[in-house]
Amino acid sequence: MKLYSGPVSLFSRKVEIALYEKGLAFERIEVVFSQTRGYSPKHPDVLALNPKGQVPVLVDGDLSLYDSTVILEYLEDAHPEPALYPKAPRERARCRLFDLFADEIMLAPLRFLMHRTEPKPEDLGRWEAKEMKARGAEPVIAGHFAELDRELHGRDYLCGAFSAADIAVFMTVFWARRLGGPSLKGHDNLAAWYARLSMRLAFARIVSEILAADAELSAPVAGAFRE
Ligand SMILES: N[C@@H](CCC(=O)N[C@@H](CS)C(=O)NCC(=O)O)C(=O)O
Repeated sequence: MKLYSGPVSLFSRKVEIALYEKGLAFERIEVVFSQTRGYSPKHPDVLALNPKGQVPVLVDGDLSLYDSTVILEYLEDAHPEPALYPKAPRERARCRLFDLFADEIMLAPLRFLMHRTEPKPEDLGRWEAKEMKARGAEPVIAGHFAELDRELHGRDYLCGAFSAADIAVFMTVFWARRLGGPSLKGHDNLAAWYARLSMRLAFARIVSEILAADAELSAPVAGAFRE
């Protein structure tokens, strides 16, 4: 299998964790990314294989897939063990809903923090206007943390056993922390879950690769990974 991936692409890295958790070999093809030009110029294969022109793209023989969620579901169907989704329909649906919650609901306020890894523009006023919006988004992110903390009460993982839900939600919580978002303080269940996942080899590997990529590509973020 081949995976087109970005060095600091949340969705590509989500797929990489799933591939490592399933013990599947893959060739990683890194696309161009910079904090000033984003993904431009786009990789020609990505443009040919994904009408959205986005990473991740997975190629498995003559099958090519885009969208991290579709890719995770394919990996589960093609390589059922170790399982990343519960078998029972209700739990499986809950697991998918967490994935959607992470990728769409949690990501919405996170987008307002994304300028923080970019170099500051000459016109500081523009940056400060973005910061105002980021500060407005932080309580929404804190609210999501509180909601997840309640979900994790009395549980080690979001959907019974470790699952794709944990991968997707971990990535957005990690992204919020990387971008100087709210602390996990006071959310003991969420903090314990985050620490539990951080110890898994696949997660530790991807976190350290993203941090290494940030050291090379991104502006330092004040308050990143605040306690
Ligand atoms: N829903 C898609 C989102 C993919 C996505 O937003 N990819 C970003 C990188 S994390 C990208 O390629 N952005 C470039 C663009 O949108 O032009 C997924 O889950 O894979």
